[in-house]
Amino acid sequence: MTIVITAFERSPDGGKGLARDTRVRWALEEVGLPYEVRLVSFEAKKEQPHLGLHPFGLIPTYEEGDLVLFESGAIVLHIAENHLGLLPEDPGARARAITWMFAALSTVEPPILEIVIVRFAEGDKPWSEERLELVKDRIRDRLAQLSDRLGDAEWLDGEFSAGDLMMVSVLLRSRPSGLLDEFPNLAAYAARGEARPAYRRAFAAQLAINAPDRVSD
Ligand code: GTB
Repeated sequence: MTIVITAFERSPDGGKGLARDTRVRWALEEVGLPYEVRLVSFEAKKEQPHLGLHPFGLIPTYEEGDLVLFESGAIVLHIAENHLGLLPEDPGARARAITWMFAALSTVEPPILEIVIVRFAEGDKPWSEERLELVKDRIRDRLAQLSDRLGDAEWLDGEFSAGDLMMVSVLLRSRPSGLLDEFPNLAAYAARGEARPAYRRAFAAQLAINAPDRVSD
């Protein structure tokens, strides 16, 4: 059955792996599943038929026969639960890997996303510079806690899992601000994720779509 995901026709980051289809592509590559990509424009995302797939008019979505999913976390979990390679067999280790997925999405990602809001939605406000510093400090607090937990370990809990895939994806969003590099063990952890062949294939596929010399279909 063909798997189809959606991605930006033109990613705001120029295809540098920061949009959320990257984590879905990465998961599919890790488990060795082929997939197709339907590109959507910013305008088309907010209209039918895309709204029928994603109630909030965002990317990514995931179609597999009659099954339609949205939310990158739910999509990666679905892939990980149904294919070998992203979740351990042991029930306890499996539950912990899923816990790290949730931690990435609901505890680490929200403060990191605030930077985008301050820069792009509130950048013209007289208080935005001051708020940016507060937001950065909140991110530092979270990254410091994560850095302490990771220590010298290669991955968060034993073997690489969907928890690491999600955490690395989230951490990469903090790199442009310079915050990730303030924590060398987290920067090295993210680099280990990026070095995985599956990540590299996912990144290359997204970049190819956004390459400046790409001829539009
Ligand atoms: N919780 C949802 C999920 O995890 O799937 C969030 C989905 C989401 O916000 N998708 C974004 C979107 O569709 C794409 S990734 N945004 C369009 C809109 O809001 O209309 C967001 C994104 C945009 C730009 C960069 N960048 O330039 O670095 C990175 C990520």
